[in-house]
Amino acid sequence: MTTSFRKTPGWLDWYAEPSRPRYRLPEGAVDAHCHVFGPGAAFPFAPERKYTPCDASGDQLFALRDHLGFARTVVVQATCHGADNSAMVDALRASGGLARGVATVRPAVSDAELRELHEAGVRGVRFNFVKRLVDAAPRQDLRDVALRIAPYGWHVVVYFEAADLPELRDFLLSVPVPLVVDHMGRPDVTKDPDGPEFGAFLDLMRARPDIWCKVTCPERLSVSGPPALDGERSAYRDVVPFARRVVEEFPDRVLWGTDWPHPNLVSHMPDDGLLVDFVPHIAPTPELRRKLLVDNPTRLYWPDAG
Ligand code: 0GY
Repeated sequence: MTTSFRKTPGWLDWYAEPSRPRYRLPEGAVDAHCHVFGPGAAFPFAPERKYTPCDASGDQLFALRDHLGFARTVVVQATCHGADNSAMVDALRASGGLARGVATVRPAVSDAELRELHEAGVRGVRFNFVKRLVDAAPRQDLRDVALRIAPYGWHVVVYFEAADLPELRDFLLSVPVPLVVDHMGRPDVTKDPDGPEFGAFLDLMRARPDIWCKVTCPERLSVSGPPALDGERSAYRDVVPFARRVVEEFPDRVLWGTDWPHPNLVSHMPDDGLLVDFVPHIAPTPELRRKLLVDNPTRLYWPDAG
């Protein structure tokens, strides 16, 4: 029996025919933040999910990787799959070592399960604090999970919104493994990049040398919007000063990814080719781009590679 799922009303499907980026990615570039959704008939969405997406399979993700010119991908468990990592793990196994994963696990996870996830390519877990995506997990559960994964050399990916950082800061700094912050902690880009709110995020980055940042999701953070239809490819301008700031101050601790298939976008669905063309605006030199796209993600996810 197969299960069919009805998408959340208004759900925007991923862009079926992305353009080829004009910016040519360096050899060995890693898409360090993307997801797979189902397919729901093979990997049912979790009962506790807050949205039901369209299908977006591992094969479709890898076709996009090749089209854009990435060498490798990091597949982040999406909340619509809860703590059932099987769709993500299936994609990792199908990738022939070209994909690593970030899982969601509960404190009751067994050592055998953790070993199996590691063997499949998982190198981190995600703690999600975005209230529209998940019900809050007790901090003690998160601490327990962090202690359980530490022996595997994994890190914790954290997703939160800027307004929640003051309350989260002490907890984040107490996590006993490296941290990777999604989407720059979701700054409000109508505010001043030199102001106190983004300053609090930069201070978090300064507080520990093992905190990394994904300078991702201009399409999610931007208020000024996507590229115009007249061929203007350098859009999302309002996000540039924030991302560039992080890249220039922490060049060895930044990562970039497409966020395909772009869950929960309501304003527009980006052309992934145009998203890649955004990278030179936030990492203006070849050296910064090599660190962002190749050296940093390879060090974090494929430390044994060349
Ligand atoms: C993202 C952002 C979102 C969703 C998820 O796991 C998820 O459901 O990550 C979002 O809705 O902002 O990184 O993909």
